[in-house]
This record gives sequence, structure tokens and C-alpha cells, in this order.
Amino acid sequence: MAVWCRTEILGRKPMSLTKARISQSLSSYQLLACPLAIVTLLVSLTSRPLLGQAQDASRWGNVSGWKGNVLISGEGSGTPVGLPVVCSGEYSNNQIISLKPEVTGQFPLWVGVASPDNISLSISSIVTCEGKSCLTTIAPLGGLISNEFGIQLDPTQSTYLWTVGTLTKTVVSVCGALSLPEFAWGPISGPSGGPIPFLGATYPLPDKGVHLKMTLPTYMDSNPLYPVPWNISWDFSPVCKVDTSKLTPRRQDNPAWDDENYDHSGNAETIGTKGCAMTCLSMALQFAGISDINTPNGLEANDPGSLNFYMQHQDTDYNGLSVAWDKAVRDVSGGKLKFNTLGNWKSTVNNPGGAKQDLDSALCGASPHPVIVGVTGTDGSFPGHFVLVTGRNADDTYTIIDPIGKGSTLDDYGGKFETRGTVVPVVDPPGQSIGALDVSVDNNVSLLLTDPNSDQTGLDNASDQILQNIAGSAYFTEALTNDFTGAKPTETGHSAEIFQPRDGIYRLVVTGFGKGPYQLSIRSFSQDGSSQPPILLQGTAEPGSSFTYIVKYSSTPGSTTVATPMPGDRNGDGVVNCADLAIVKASFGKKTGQPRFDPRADVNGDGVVNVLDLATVARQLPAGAVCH
Ligand SMILES: [Ca+2]
Ligand SMILES: [Ca+2]
Repeated sequence: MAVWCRTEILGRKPMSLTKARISQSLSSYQLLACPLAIVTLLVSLTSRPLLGQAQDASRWGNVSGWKGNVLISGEGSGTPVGLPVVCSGEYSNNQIISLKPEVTGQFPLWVGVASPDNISLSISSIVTCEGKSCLTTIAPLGGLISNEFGIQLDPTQSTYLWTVGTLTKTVVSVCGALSLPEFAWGPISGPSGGPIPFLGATYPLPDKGVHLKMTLPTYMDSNPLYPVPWNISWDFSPVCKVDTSKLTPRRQDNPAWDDENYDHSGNAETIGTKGCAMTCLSMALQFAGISDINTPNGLEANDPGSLNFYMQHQDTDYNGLSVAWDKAVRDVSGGKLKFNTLGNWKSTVNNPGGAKQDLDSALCGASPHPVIVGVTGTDGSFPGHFVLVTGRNADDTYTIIDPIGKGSTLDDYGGKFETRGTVVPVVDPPGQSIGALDVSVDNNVSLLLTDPNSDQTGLDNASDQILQNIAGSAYFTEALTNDFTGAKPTETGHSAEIFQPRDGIYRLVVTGFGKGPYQLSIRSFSQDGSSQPPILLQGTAEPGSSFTYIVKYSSTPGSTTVATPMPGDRNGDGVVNCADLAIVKASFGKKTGQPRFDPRADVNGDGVVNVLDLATVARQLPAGAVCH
């Protein structure tokens, strides 16, 4: 193992002084029956007790517009009636959502009116009602009846109140000259008897998602004349968006920086070909308040050019071709900001609800932040490309800023994405540890961490499953498509980020999936956020190879995290014993590609299992161990 040496960047294209800134109804109200069906509304409801579930009040701080549907239906002695009502529009919190009813269906005979006063109904065409023509045309129909369905959010109480609010008096006529009072949809009489002018109830805000969905218990109209059951349900969802005035849309293909060398390996990659994730990070940093970056050339305005230049000069901010999210954020912000993985990595492939909930939580909360997500690259790699999500629309689509300008919503990428996170202040939550343990490998190997409680985060090769059981941990796999040519990814990085890690001994096992060198990068941050000395180690992998490191982490400020290679551990269980020696013996003398060659037996990765490998394991056996 050798300490990885800093690679000097040999120059940088001068930044131009003027970098281009990429700014980047009753409409068809067919009352087909009579007598009329507009009634004093409402399902009489009593407030339900709050459910005993965890509530996330902070998630409801940034909701504004709402869109959704209300369905009110009844079953009478005649034809069932359904009143699907579509509601939409931009509204602010604590305002009423106005219904613009679009009603279709038939009102059965049993539906009546509360009192024959004030309101009449008009119908555009003569219809048959119980065998006789009973309605006559009175135009216009559109907007004859309006109503308001109110939802008032109280994020501090994690509740919402629904009401049917101010009713519009509308004059219509039915069957000649029937008049109705002010009304709303629904049953004629409430449980207490008589028309109920306003009804409502308080419900807990859902602890997942942002849809306000509710199906109320069937209500039986208490009016003996109309003993019919009524049902009401609704489904509303809001608009949420970040403050875009704090965000300058950036393109990785901006000529001001698109051909600058991207990673620090000295190869031909540029910001234009691989800089999507880094460009998203530049925007997320800007949103979090990083307007300038302290590059080796001095202070420069934050943009993909300056951020890339900065990250090239940090040993650990790029993980090969991947962005080392938390490390880069903490470094470039001087420890003021961190990368928030929103709990852990989620993908719409296996957890669409959870992935969208993470977006909703970040976008609809009291302090909305843009979210970096991975999407499908042009070659089909997933995630081969990264975009920044800036808003949620009431139709469940998500607005994005795309560094290559291909898409404007996640639907432009098939709605398929996986989460990375947001850039937020480290003092969140205040008073708690802001420590972190961030481990990355740049290529050819995946990693699996086992914490002092034996919880695991990483790629479990036995099951091929991603584990994120360590509290506060996330695991990311990144392989970037060439955004210029569409060429497939050339490297696959893996990283584990643990927020508020436990003190103690961690076992780190890296498992080979490719043949070649890898670099292991470990950054640790103490409970006060101070950075401990970086650890950079190199190794050689081949498919199926295994290497164990013992990592000792302490959150005490001033501590130094230590990573100790344990080459004798061939089976990754964190101890060296006869089982490890047996693995080497079983492949002794075999070379790569030969039958019975076990990559785990090749300790030094030179392609042959020989006495050098055997001696390495034997030396680490416990004193006095006798293996047969
Ligand atoms: Ca072992
Ligand atoms: Ca060997």
C-alpha cells in the first residue's frame, strides 16, 4: 500500500472575464334528471382523532398551488349519482381551493333540495325524467354553480382542515321553476337534521408524500325524505419549488469552461464530457450561499469552471470521475456546509415512493432546497447523468435544471431517477454532532462497511444488494456517460457517506469487479465538523478479489482516523485465522483464469497464488495458531 500522491494540475485555461452566464363547469353541466340535485351539502363529519403516526410538519412549509379531485357520490333509489369535481389553480397556503365543478352523470329522483328558495337550475337541453320531459333549456350553463372546497394547512400542528366554504348563490330553474337555496354538493341534511351550511374536519397531514388523500366514511342523509348514503373522497397535491432567485442555471457545455480538464487524472475528460454532477453541485452550492470559491488562482465566482478548478486541487473531492459529494461540499465551504443525503440513497427502480418522497421532503419543507439526482445517460447507463431538481408540480412532475439542456422535467428522463441529496448548513440539527465518515473507491472495487454495532452499509456481494443499515448512511454508485459523445462510462466509483458516525472500529472490505488499480479515500470529520487528516490508499483488484481494512474512527475533535490494511483476512470477516489460510492453500500455484484460481487467494493481486500470498496470511495468524 502506498500513500497516494497529489497530482499537480499543469495549467488551466484562463477564464474569460465575461463568462457567458446561461440564464437560462358546469361547462358540460348536464343535469339529466329532475328534480334537481343540487343540495345543501355536506357530509356531516366529526373531527377524527389524530393518528398516532410520526408527522413531518417541516415538510409542509413550502406548499403553494394545489391541484386535485373531489369525488362526491350517492346511492339513491334511482340511478347512482357521481359528482367528480376537478379543482386546479395556483393558490397560497391557508386559502380556499375553489372548485370549478365539472359535473357529469345523472341526478336520481331522490335528490332534492333543502328548501325551495333562491336558487334554480338551468339545463341546456330537454331531458327525460321519469318518462316525462321535465327540464327546459336555459342558457348559459357554464359556471352556474360554483362552490369552494377549502383546505387549510397548519404545518405547525401537522394538520389540515377541510371545509366547504363560501357558496355562490346561483339561479337556475328546474322542471319549470324550481328554486333552491344556497347550496353545496352532497346530502340534504346532516345528522343534526336540516341543511348544514358548512362542514369540515381536521385531519393529520400525511407523514409520507404530499398528497392530501382522504376517503370519508359513508354518510347517511338523515333527511327521511332522502335516506341515501353519500360518499366523499379527495386527492389534492401541491406545487413546491425552491427560490430560483438564489440559483443561476448552469450548463456544463458553456464555452467558458466546457473544454477544461475535468478530473485530476490527466486524461482527456472535460467539464463538457463528464461535468454534469459537478455542475449540479456548483448550482446547489450557490443556492446554499457559496457565491465565491477560493481557488488556487484566488477568489473566483462560483461556477462549474471555478468549482472544478478547486476540486482538482483537493485530493479527495473527486473520487476518480465521480464527485465525492460530502467531502467536496465540506471542503469548498470551509466546513460550513454538508451534503445531506436525505436519509439514504433511493432509486425509483426499487423504491419509487421513497425516492419521490425524498424530493417532496426537500422541496416542500419549510426550507426548500434543490436536489441532485442521477438520471439515465444517453447511452442508457443509469445513472449516467445528473440533473438538479428545483420544483414539484401539482401534476406530480418535477422541474429540473439540466446541465446539458436536454430536459426540463424528470419526465424527460422517463421519470427514472435516484437520489443524491442537497447542500445544507452543517448545523442541522443544531447542537448535535456534525461529524461524518466518508469512504470512497474510485474504480474496479465496491465497498462494504461494518460499523461497531455490526450494522452494514455498502454493496453486499453475496446478495448483490445495496445495504444502508448504518444509521445516517448512504451508498452511491456512479458511472458517468460522456455527455458529448454518448460513450459509455469508463469508470465506476462507489462511496459511503455516514453522518454522525459511531465511534469505534469499522471493518471495510473492498471487493473487485474489475481488473486494475483502485484508490481508497477516507475523509473523517469530528463531531464539531473539523476535518481529520485524509487517508488515501491504493490497491490492485481483479474480479472477485477481496481486501480488508480496519478503520478506527473517533469523533473527538483533534482525533486522527486510522485505516489499517489487514491483508491476511481473505474472507472479509475481519479476523485472520485458518479459514483465510485455507483459501490460499486451495488455490496455491494457480494463475488467473485457471480452474480453482480464487481471486481472494491472490493477496498481492499479481495474478498468481504463491508463497508470497501464503506468507502474508501466515504472518497475520494469531500466535500459536496451527492450521491443518
Ligand atoms: Ca478472515
Ligand atoms: Ca499473488
